[in-house]
Amino acid sequence: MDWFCLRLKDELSVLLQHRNGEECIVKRAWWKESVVYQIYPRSFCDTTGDGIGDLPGIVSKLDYIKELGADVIWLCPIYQSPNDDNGYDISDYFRIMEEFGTLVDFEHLLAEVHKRDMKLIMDLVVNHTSDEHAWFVESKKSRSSAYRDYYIWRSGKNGGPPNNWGSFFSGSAWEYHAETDQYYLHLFTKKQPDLNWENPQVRSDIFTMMRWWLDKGIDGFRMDVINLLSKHPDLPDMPAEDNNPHPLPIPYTANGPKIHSYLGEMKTEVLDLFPIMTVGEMPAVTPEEAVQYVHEESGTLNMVFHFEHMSLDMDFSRPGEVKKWKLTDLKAVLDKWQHSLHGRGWNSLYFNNHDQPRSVSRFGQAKQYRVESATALATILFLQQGTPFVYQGEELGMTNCAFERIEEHRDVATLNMYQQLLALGYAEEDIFPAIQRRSRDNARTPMQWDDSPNAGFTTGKPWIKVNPNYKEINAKQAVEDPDSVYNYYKKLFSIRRHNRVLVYGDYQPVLPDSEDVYAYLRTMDGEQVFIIGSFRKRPLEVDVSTEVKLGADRELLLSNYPSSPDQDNGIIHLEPYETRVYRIS
Ligand code: TEU
Repeated sequence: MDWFCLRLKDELSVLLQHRNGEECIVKRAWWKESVVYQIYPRSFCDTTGDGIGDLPGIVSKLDYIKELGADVIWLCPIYQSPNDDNGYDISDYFRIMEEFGTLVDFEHLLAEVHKRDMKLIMDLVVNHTSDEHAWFVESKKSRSSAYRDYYIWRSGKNGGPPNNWGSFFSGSAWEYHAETDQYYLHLFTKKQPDLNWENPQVRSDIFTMMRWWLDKGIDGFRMDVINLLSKHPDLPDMPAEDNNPHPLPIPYTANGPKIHSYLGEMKTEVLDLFPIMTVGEMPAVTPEEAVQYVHEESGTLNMVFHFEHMSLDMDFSRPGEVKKWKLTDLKAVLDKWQHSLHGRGWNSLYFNNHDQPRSVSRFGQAKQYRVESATALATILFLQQGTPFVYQGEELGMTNCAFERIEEHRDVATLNMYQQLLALGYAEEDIFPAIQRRSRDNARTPMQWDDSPNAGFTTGKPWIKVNPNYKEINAKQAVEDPDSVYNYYKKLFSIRRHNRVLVYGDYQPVLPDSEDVYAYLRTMDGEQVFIIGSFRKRPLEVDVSTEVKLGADRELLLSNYPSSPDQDNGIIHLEPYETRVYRIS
């Protein structure tokens, strides 16, 4: 290869070496090198005093997001919606939800994002619409409606629904419609009927809508439950489950027979026409299946959101329950994804989003070691291979909220689960602690901007409870405090930006069997970085000498404790939840 080709290769791609010695070339891409900041607009910043966040509120905080080091903003749905599931039930894909603003506000937001050299991706919710969408309103009018086939209608069986499928949000996945004496499928709430992707007209209408937004200049999509689009054509019953009349039909809905054909069509009709970023949210996907979606050469999407690490603390034998998780289990899952996708397809990295309890309460120590554990978690996650996704408030170390009564909850999944558990005979005092730990509302309390009333989120009455800890945990305090979670995140993203090895390098676990520390090496082109984080509340001595060559010329790139003396012999002393990042060659 001549000099020019080598330079070009360096600009456009990186050469990776697998542990087995094989080499592969991975293309560089802006979306691989970016950090994404996720906004849940309803809870971000309210400028009108109606207690609900809005688009001008987001504009007012763009400098804050830019300053953190984010390159891309992902907006949760802002389309017109009756808000049964806070915007994930869309009644008009071409209009903005009134509480959030207007299309003009949106165009202004997009321009302001671009002006700051950032990008904006939208949520794409096309597994289902709202039951108030014009297509569904027409569809339910009669069996012969031109839109009947836009949704999945079936006649009942033995006086009940067409099969025993359950909804993700409790109860049957079928709703009876008396006027036409048929049932429609809804994998989520009954106000979220599933679209029938078998129908070419549905696909064509969705692709037109996607092009319409991309023509406006948006930079990509986060695709909601995108691997659920293709249902098994026979809609077979699920095997019966004890204590659960409505099993989740994962085997008959996730990664279904036509999914790659639908996404292939979407790629040709839409995605290939624009230089964009796509991330597919995919429940129940294995790494091998994921590679088919996001393969460097043949994949249709850029990266995948999987849920495997989000299930570690869930006890599926007892609805809504949480279980103790082990650090080795978390490592086993994340290591598996790192290895399976390395050189083949791209990962996304997240511990938080609008559907998950706050990670510092879940995997860290939100009370005694909040700042330490929040920064350790971020370090061990975001320096892996993949694109980091930060969810609003995570950069402040926001915690789960102490909801005290079911009346304080707003999330439809939480409220449905509560009712379902009551109906199954569980006692209220047993249900509530589980709900407190698991509810999606934990992530949806208003962003904590400062210590003024309602955390500076609104001058009105917030649509959902504000976490009472906002006087201590808020953006104003965090921006000013050099030792805050926010200022640590800034440094973390800055070292990622300046060290290509942290984006593209090989990932190699260190001490994989330790229940005390999460540690690994990233390696590329003779460069090596060592990352270690303690998950213990007591000080530790960790011996990494056999796996890591911590020579005298090592450089401490980052740490969450003021000064961290250690010895040259590879024994590292770690304070509770201490984390360090070393360049070792
Ligand atoms: O979530 C998909 C999904 O699988 C979740 O329902 C998940 O099982 C649950 O939230 C875990 O607590 C997406 C959106 O992110 C979510 O907000 C929507 O409610 C859902 O799709 C339906 O659109």
